[in-house]
Amino acid sequence: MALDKEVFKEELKQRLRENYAMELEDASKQEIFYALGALVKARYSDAWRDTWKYYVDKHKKQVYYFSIEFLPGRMLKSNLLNLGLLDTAREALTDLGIELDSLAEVEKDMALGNGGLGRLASCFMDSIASCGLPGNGNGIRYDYGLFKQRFVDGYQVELPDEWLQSGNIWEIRRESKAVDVRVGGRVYLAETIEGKLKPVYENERILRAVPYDTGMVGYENNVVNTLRLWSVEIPDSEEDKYQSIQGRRELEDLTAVLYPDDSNEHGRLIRLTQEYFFVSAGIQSIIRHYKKRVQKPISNLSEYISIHINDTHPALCVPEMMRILVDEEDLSWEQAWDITGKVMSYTNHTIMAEALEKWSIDLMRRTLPRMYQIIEEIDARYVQTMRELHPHDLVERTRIIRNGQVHMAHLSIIGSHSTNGVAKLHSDLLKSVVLHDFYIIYPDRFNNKTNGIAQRRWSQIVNEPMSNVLDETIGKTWRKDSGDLKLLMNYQSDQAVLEKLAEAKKINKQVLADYILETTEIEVSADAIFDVQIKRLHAYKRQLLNLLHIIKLYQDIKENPDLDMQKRVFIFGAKAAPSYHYAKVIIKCINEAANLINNDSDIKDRIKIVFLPNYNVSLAEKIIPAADVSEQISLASKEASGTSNMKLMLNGAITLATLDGANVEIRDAVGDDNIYIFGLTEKEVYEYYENQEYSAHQLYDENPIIRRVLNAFIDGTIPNIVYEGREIFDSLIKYNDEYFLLRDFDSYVKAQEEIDKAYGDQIFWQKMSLINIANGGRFSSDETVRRYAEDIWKIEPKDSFVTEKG
Ligand code: TH1
Repeated sequence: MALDKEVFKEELKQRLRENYAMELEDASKQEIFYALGALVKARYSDAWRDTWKYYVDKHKKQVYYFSIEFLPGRMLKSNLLNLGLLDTAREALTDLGIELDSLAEVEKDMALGNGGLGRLASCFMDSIASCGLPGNGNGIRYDYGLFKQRFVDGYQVELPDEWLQSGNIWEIRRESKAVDVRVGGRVYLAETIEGKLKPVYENERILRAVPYDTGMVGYENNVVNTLRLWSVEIPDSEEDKYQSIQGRRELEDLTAVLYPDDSNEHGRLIRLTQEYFFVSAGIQSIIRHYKKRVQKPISNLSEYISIHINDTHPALCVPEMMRILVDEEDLSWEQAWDITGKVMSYTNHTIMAEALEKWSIDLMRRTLPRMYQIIEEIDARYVQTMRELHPHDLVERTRIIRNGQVHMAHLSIIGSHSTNGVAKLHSDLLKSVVLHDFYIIYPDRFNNKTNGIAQRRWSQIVNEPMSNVLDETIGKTWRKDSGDLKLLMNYQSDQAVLEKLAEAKKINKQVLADYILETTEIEVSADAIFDVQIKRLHAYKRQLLNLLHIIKLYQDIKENPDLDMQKRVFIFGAKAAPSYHYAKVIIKCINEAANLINNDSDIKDRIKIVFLPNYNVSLAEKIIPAADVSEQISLASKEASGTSNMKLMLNGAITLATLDGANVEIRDAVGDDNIYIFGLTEKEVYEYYENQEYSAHQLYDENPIIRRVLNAFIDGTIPNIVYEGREIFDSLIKYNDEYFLLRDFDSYVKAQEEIDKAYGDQIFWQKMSLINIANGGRFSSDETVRRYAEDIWKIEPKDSFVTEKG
């Protein structure tokens, strides 16, 4: 039922009275936000219950998406939109003298993820619900999300993210659904009276896992799925074991903080325990629900349940399912193995060696003894089966336990029926190089699922000016079906439409310019090109290449003060993992270059560098609508997919990219004329690896421009980076430039010069921009999850249905 504006106002006031015994006039923004949140939650609570009941009553197969990270950001506007209440809420609040957008800013970002991987999981949650697919998330409710970033003297400083400080309106604690998780101690096998071998636990610790559920509201379809996040507590039975404060702390630390490493892995004990904790809790609750509600024989499990392993962090799903089926449900190993393989599927998100999870046998055995026993058995049986089919060394290379370590990717592939990459190029690399051995053994298990983004959030919610122009031009159907953005192609030569889109972009740029002034005191012009690189700071993502080009421009202007060029604002947003020294060095250098260039009067505002601190989902929502240029400049083969590339194109930014990850598919979508491609291809990179002929030193010696740029890091040109500048210099020259920055430098510069020229012709530029928007619909995560649902999970959408209320 649509909610009338007047009713909305009354309900809001009512909530304020109930929750705070307060009238609107006296309420703070915080209080109004919570009242509004309560109102919204009440609007979907019936649909939430009904959705759940429907899945149970109709015996619907459900997928459970296991991920150690979820990164939803703020949920107010997204929930309002999906409930069809966004306009009503905005108007009602305006009547009451409140601006929805400023109220929405009260909500703390839910930042239980590092970057692309966690954000993807949240885009999927939105799309799974919006497509009416029966699916739920399973993860960890960290007390502290990803650290907050500040700059002090140009250095990154990390502060805790106390996101739960004033409560979380969206979650429901479900104590009655708590389960126990056992870790540590010793396990041996003893014979039962029936002659079966059963594990006996000794000195283990019992952790209580308490779930907090959040409704995942589908877009205008009355579907509300569940994101279940687990928090650790001390069980009553164990209270006396945890007398000391230190003992309690240690236990409670388990779900205290998110590990802040993106695409990197440190092999720490608490991390392994975290992984087992949410996997075991999740699978136990799935099985409990299956037995109590679905009430089918355990041998039919795979007809009703699918479990997705999002990267290897939840790989213990495989042995944990085996444990429950064999130890607790008394199935034979063979039967349990057959079911487990059918239930599980796995996504690989990276080929970076340092991100591949391996745990030492010793650590695994001490922390999770029963898991280790089961993994050993899986490994032994794998070898036994494969020995008869494949050469000895191939089998050895693909074993789970190898050289004293447990290989989590191997476990995930062997224990599941599907392994997918996240973009065409990445999936091809998995088959041909990274997981080639497994491709020989299980050719049918490999497939591609190109990533996607929650289109409604990344267009209509974040970019109203553009959305309005789209409505006027192609009607409103694109809001539900982003494929309809294609209709915009009919207007690529329509000057009036191009101008309107340009005006919308200008409005967004001014909003961002105001924000930049407010937060950094740097003044930028909305007439300049807004050139954006937003992503985690990583050597392979090559923020440094961006900086090298900026330094070149700076030196060009210093040499030729009248140099004619488009004004450009280089905008960065990036957090470095706290232990990632080199990434932090790059941050310092960008900040010091910014100081130098922004304050040099010779530059006359032709270049500005803005490094916005604390890049997160909410900041992305401000930057992306205002971007003109999207920097996607990772070394080819290293970025599995990327997803900010999709968000930026959808908002009309022109992509400047290497042929890496999903950039390749973006190029295919918009055509060569509407994207700027540069640099080595993935093939050429691999050729260099083979022939070992790359010499960065030689490029430095032979190329005077490169020499001048690099010298700026060590000759005092960029101030205050005595040590950092040397480190950068050495990483490129002494250690031979691992990510081929200098090799790609010339071609990057050339592409940048073309962009400079193109922007001068505004009609030409706007046409490219329009073509990018028109083709952005292809990267909807709705489409992506439909492919997962059909090819991998084998789940079906719910026919739309009507709840009592709606
Ligand atoms: C990212 C990939 O780097 C990125 O290319 C991709 O678009 C994204 O996942 C979604 O598929 C990854 N993030 C992580 C984080 C951790 C470990 C591995 C990866 S890969 C902690």
